[in-house]
Amino acid sequence: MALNNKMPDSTQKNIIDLIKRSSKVLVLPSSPPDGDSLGSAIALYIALKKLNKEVTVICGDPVPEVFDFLPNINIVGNKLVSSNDFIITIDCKKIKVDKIKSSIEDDRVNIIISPTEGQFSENDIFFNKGKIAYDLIITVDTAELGQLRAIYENNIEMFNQIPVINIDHHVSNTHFAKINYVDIMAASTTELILPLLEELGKEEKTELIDEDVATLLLTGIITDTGSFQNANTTPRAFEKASELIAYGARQQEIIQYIYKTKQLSQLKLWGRVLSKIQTDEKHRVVWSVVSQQDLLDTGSEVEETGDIIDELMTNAPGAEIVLLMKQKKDKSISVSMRSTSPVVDVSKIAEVYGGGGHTQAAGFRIENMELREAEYDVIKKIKEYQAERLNIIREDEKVTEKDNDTVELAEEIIVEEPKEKKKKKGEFKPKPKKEEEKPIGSPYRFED
Ligand SMILES: [Mn+2]
Repeated sequence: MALNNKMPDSTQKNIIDLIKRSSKVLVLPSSPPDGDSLGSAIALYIALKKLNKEVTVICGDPVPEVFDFLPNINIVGNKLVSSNDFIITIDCKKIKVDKIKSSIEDDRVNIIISPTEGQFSENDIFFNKGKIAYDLIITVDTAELGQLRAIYENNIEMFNQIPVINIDHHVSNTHFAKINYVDIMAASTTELILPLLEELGKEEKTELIDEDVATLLLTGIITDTGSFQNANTTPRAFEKASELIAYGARQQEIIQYIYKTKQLSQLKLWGRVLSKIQTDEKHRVVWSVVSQQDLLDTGSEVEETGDIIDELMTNAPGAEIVLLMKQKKDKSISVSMRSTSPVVDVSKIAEVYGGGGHTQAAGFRIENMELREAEYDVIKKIKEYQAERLNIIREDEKVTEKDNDTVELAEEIIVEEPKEKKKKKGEFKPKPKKEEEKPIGSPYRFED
C-alpha cells in the first residue's frame, strides 16, 4: 500500500477526525453528475452509513440513465431542504401513520395525521425552524462551489456555517473549503476516496469497503480514464483499480452498462452513416446524412453521432468540404461543415442559410424542409461555391458530364425484416435479386 501515502498525513487525519465528529453529513457530487462524482458520493454514503451517520446525497441535475445500474443510485436526491423551511416532525416509532392530509381554513393550516391504530400525543411532535440539518458538507469531484449551482446559490449561509471538505482531482480546483484534499495527479476522485475509507475503517474497526463500495469507486476510475485509454491513466490508477477488484468490484458490470450497451447503438449508427457517404471528387465534397429513421433503427440518440464528422474528415483524402446533415426530432435539419484547408471558407456557405461559424468549421439549421430536399439544396450550393473557386467551367461540365445538374444523394437504407420462419436453422441462402425489383436504397435523383 505504498502508493496510499500520497495524501499528506495531516490532511487525512483532519478529514478523518472531522468525519468522526460529525453525525449529519451532506455529500455533494458535481453537477452535471458523472461516473466519478456519483461513484464518490454514493460510496461515501454507504461507508458513512456503516458508521451510523445520517447521510444525504444531493445533486442539482438529474442522474443520467446510464448510471441506473449503480448500487444505491436511488438515494441521490435533487432538492435540499432550505433553512427557511419550517419542518414538523412526527415520531412514528410506536404508532404507524396511515394517511396525511392538510387543509387551509381562514389563516390556519391543519395537518391531519391518521394513525393505523393507537393515538399520537403532543410528545410525538417536533418542530424544526431555520435549523441547519447538517454538521458536515463533503463536496466530491467539484472544482468550485459555483458548479453546485442552486444547491450552493440558495444556501450560501449554510456553506459558511458548516465545515466543508473538498475532495477533488481537477487542476482548476479553487480550494474553497476548510479542508481541501485536491490531488491533480489522481485519475479520479474515487481514487482519493479509497485510501481515505481504508484508513477510516481501520480506525473505526469497521470494514467500510464492500463489493458495492468497490464497484462505485472503480466506476469513477473507469469513466474518468475512458476505460484506461486516456493519458491520465497513471500507474496509481491501475494499482487502485486492481485493489478495488480484489475488494470485489464488479468490473464487467461497469463495462457492460457504461460502454458495451451504449457503444453498440453508437456503432450501428456510425456504420449506417458511414455506409451512406457520398463523394463528389470533382467538387471535392464528402457528406452524409442522419435521418430520424436511422436513429430509430439503430436505437441511438442524435448526440451519439458525436465526432463522426471528424471521422469523415480523416477518412476522406482529397475532400475540401466535409458535411454532416442531421434530422432532429422536430424535423429541422442541422448541418455541420468542416473544411480541410484555410482557403476554403465554409462559414460563407453557412451564412447563405443564416448560420455561421469559423472558416474551417461552421454550421446552420434548416426548418420546414424534408431531409432529401435540404440535402439536394445544400449540396447544389456547395458545388456552386466550389465550381467558382476551382474554376470549373460550366461549358466544360456540360460536355464532359452527363448529369451535370444532378445531385446524387446519400442512400436511403431499408432494413428488411428477417424471414425467420422460412429459414431452417443453420441454413443461409441469400434471396436472389430479380432484375425488375427496385434495388434497395437506390440513389434518389432530383432533376432540374
Ligand atoms: Mn472526476
